[in-house]
Amino acid sequence: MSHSVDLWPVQASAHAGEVDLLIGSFGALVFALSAPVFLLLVVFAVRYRNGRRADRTHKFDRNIWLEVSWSIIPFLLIIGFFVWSTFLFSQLRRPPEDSFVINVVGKQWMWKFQHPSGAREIDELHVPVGTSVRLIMTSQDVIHSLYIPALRIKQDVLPGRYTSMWFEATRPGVYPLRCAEYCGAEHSRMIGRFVALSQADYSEWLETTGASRDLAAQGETLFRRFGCSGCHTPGSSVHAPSLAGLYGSPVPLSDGRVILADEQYIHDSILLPNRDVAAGYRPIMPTFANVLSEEEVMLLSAYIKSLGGAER
Ligand code: HEC
Ligand SMILES: [Cu+2]
Repeated sequence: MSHSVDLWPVQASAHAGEVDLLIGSFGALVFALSAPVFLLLVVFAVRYRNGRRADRTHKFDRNIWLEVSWSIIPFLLIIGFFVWSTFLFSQLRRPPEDSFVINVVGKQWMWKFQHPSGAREIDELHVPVGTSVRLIMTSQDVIHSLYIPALRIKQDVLPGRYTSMWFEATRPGVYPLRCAEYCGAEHSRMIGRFVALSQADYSEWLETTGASRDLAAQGETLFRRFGCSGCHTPGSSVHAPSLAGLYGSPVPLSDGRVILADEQYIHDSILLPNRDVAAGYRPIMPTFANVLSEEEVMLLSAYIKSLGGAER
């Protein structure tokens, strides 16, 4: 990886091109609006400087349409940019339904990635080009921020909360990946490589990682090891909800609210079980905070999702 500073990083996704066009056009607009001001400033400073014999009578000469236009036109231009950038931003908020999901955990001072096939890597993210990839991210400790300049995307990674972003890489290559939030002494070393591979190379790479069990299977092992199965297996003597079909479905809570069982809900059910208690059950589930790492919670969550869920 080159450690040179790229003033204008390469574009490795379609989104990158759109962001650059927006930034470039906005820069041009700002230049076009401010250049005349500075130019006239200089012209007037020279023409009306002290001692210069210039005509300083101030004739009353008002052109209302000129005045209105120089307010209205820039206003409309700025609103145009507002609409354009909001559109780009909302595109970035809505990943395509069939996105390929990669889990991310930020930790002082490294990035950990989990691929659906079970492959895991640290400070390197390998993805196939031409596939929309959604990152579901959280932090094990403080606030980090995952930044991949070549894709023009950046998102804070927060402890206790899932945030996400998505992209579709278009150009195979190796690009920098960084933490963009000051997160302690070694923050500046929290860097890595983003590797976009062709579909074939990605499959080949997966082979070499030697992951034989997918995330759900790894989660199932944890589900037994940490005793979840003792309560949650149908037929257990403990009265606990079945987790089959949970993901994506509405869950009535004991306080009358109904909540959607998304990734965050499953995460919180495991780490903060007494906060949202499912209706009809007693709050007997022990908390697994400080027992399970965020990566393990993601594995358990993958297992719970594999048990089926509502169509979303
Ligand atoms: C002592 C029994 C017990 C153990 C052990 C246990 N749970 Fe639970 N769990 C429950 C009960 C009872 C509820 C329903 C009450 C509540 O929401 O807290 C529940 C709720 C849940 C929910 C929310 C389900 C829903 O329908 O809203 C999830 C997800 C969950 N548990 C996952 C786990 C995982 C993962 C583990 C292991 C790390 C685990 N549980 C360990 C008893 C248990
Ligand atoms: Cu960081």
